[in-house]
Amino acid sequence: MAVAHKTIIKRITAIGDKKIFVLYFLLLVCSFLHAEDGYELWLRYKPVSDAAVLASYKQKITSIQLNGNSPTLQVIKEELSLAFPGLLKTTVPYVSDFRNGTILIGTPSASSTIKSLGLDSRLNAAGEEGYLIVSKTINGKSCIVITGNSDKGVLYGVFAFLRLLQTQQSIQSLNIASAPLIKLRLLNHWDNLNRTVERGYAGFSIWNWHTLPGYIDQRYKDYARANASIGINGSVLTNVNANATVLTASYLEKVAALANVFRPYGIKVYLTARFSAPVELGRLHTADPLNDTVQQWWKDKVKEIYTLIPDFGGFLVKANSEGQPGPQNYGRTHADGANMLADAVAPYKGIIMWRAFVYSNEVPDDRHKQAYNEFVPLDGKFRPNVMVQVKNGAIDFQPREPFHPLFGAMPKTPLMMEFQVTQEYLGQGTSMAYLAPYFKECLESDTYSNGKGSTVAKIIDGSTQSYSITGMAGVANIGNDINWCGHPFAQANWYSLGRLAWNHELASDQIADEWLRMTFTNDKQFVTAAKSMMMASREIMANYMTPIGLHHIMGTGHHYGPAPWVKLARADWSPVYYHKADSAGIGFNRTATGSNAIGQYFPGARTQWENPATADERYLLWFHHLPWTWKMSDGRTLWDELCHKYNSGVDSVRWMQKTWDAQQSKIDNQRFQQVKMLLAIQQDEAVWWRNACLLYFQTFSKMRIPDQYEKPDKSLEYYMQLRFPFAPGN
Ligand code: BDP
Repeated sequence: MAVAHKTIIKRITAIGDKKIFVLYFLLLVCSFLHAEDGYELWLRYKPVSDAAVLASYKQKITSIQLNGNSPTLQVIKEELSLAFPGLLKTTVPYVSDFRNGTILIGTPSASSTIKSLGLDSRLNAAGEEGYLIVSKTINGKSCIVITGNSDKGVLYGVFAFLRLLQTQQSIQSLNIASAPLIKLRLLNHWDNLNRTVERGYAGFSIWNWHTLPGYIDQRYKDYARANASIGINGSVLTNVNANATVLTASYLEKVAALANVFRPYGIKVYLTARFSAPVELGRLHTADPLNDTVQQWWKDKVKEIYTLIPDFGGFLVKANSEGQPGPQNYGRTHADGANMLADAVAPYKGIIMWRAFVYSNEVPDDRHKQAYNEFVPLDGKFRPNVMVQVKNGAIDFQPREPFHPLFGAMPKTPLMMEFQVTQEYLGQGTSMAYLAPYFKECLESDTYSNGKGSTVAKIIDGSTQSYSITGMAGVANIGNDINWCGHPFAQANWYSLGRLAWNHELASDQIADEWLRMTFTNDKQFVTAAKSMMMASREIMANYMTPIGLHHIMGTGHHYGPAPWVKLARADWSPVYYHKADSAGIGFNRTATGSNAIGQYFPGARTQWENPATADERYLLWFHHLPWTWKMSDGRTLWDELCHKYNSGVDSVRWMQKTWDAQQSKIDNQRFQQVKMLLAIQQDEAVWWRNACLLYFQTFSKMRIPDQYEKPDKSLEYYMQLRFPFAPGN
């Protein structure tokens, strides 16, 4: 670039035309101005592009009346001083009176005017965190009121108002009320203290533990802004594979510094608790949860934490899973372990999120069944401040999984959702996979636990089984890459997690629409095209990775790329354990004649999968082992259907490439090129998945790849010898 630039300057100088020189210089400035690195996420606050809309906004927004002076009000002020000049190309003054176009902001307790507006019953419904945005005539002046019962609610209202402007919606007569359906809306960072991120594909951890607490990186604040803008109210800072060091005094000071940054944005910090910390840090000889000294150790530790961080949220715990210590090391149950910690945090209103992601190679049963078998008998045995955190599916965030059978099966225990935002099994950092449809597929699944309509969403939002606390967490995809998430479109998954945790009834395409408008442009043609790519992207990936219910056939350890041939000493980590391909057919029989994992679902839910002839074919091989010649509903044999799905996945990636190429003039060149390059990588990966899987499964089916499809240009041996020793996130 620099070389090309020099050459052009030389040529212009040779021509000696000043006008051309000035023109070139201006073009250069414009192209730099136009370059976007993605750091600003969906909070870019670029000028409203539609002239008529801009004119109407200028009329409706002439002044701000801010009531109150808490730290949260202060951050509202800071946000508005970024947003209004950016969007409206003019500064908006603060006033204490009312004018046409005054934006009146604050709680009713901070403003007697707001109190007198007759909004009481609607404010009651808004709860602690909800907000109202309403057009009102005050003293004969036409104003917009943004209010809530707490400053935090007001902050959410302000961000919602800014979203209206960023997406160029009408603000002529506003009457919006919104309250979150779920109380705890959290990110789980799988960040290690050495700044590597487990399953992170966007660089290193944004937490710079070495320079904390003295150095407060601007990123911490921007992270809080982004989260508050989508309603996220908690952050678990550390990896579930926990390191006890974070509980030492010097690290707790660092945690407290982050908590101080996040507090005005309504975000609490949480930590992961390593169950053996009393042994590792406290030099006790045991971490037995029923031991008095151990209990006291945790109580003292918790007191130390709350002294530094009075609003500390609590602990997330992975215990007795994948080598992590836990209560079972001492012959105790998960409830014993969780309750011991729950008792320690209860006086401070802290909570314990105990993960249900447990399975063991020692247990001979199908891994799919193990969490249910362990946890269902414990229903009713947990303290009220314990939540059991359940992954969306029983195996592990696969491209498509049936919902976890625990949802609906523990009516006396608040279950919270754990989604994975980072795309461990969905193309990692190189692929476009928009996850809102994935999240919604699980949330909308009917558990039938309380009859028809007991969807997973209604379980976790507490409406079916009246939980007192409710939660949804997403394993974060954030790192220190300049654009936070690596792939420019991965930001949409962070965004979706927050929006759906606030309101799981939002439609995926609406979320995509608003994210695209704020992140790229309001240009209609671009939004339509990019949205169609996003909406199709996850299904495309399921087609070229794990169609028809296949699962867990990825590379070992790093989980990058296909490796269905792998057979390890640990069966439950081996792809062959999950696909069970042989000369007779392919798939995992989880019906009554097999592992009977299907028996863990309520009868109403089971029927969609039970009979292979009528089953939802997207899950066919998840529940059934079927012959290669099995007739699919479209008349193809199972083998031909596999060939068809893998090929349609590849074709669709090529369609995404074409669709994207047509957008070049619509957005900044920097992000256009980034996505273009990534789509090319994704195309290669799709071909790799298709070829490797079809060649491998063909060794069992012994059937031809039908003529109409592209033939693999490399051998199975070639794919089997590929190694990725430095693949990220491992
Ligand atoms: C798996 C990840 C592993 C995590 C584990 C977990 O591969 O890195 O530690 O889940 O959720 O998906 O505990």
